[in-house]
Amino acid sequence: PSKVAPFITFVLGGPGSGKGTQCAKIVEEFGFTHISAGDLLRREIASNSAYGSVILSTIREGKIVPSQVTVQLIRKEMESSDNDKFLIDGFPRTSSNLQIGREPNVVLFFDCPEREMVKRVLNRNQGRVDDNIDTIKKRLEIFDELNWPVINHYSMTGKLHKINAVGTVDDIFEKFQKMVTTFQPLSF
Ligand code: UP5
Ligand code: MG
Repeated sequence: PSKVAPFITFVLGGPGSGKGTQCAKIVEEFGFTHISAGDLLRREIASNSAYGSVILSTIREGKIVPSQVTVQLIRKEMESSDNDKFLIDGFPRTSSNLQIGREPNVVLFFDCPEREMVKRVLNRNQGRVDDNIDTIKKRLEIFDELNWPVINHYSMTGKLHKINAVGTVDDIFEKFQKMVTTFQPLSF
């Protein structure tokens, strides 16, 4: 049986802006399924899949994995879920990602100053290969160069909702909750 078109929210923001943290709270409150593109890629590395070594070296360099690889992983994850509401975290990151991915209903953008992002990522201590000062600098450069065109695109289509990501985790979630009350009914 064909499923109803799912409600898709893209969650964007620089490295350490709090995408994953806020997604976890949205899941609790609104019953979305959280799909982190970065987590899917890290899972591929851990499972020694065919693309694992390419993905690992790309993430170490703070660069972007080929669109087809990421899109396939996200698609598989969505298809294996019974839910019809998804948070796609950390995707799309480039204009190429944008062309091959599907159209979202809503795009959230966690806007955070670089200094704060660097501080958060360096404090995380969860053994990520890209959480070191050299790779963080590269991730920030790639974000500036490749993700901004994506953010601007969604801004122009009217789908972008920007949230100031400075403050406590609860402060930021509260801003999000106030914002969703302005969204169309049934969406959140
Ligand atoms: N923290 C969170 N909120 C806080 C707050 N309000 N105040 C204080 N601290 C706060 O948060 C980061 C840290 O800050 C945590 O320790 C948290 O407790 C604390 P988190 O919620 O993890 O932030 P997030 O935005 O998710 O940061 P993350 O590092 O995951 O973002 P990235 O976008 O860099 O990482 P991602 O996993 O998405 O991608 C990693 C790499 O994969 C990319 O660099 C790229 O190489 C590759 N990739 C692709 O190639 N294609 C894709 O489509 C996706 C990824
Ligand atoms: Mg994350």
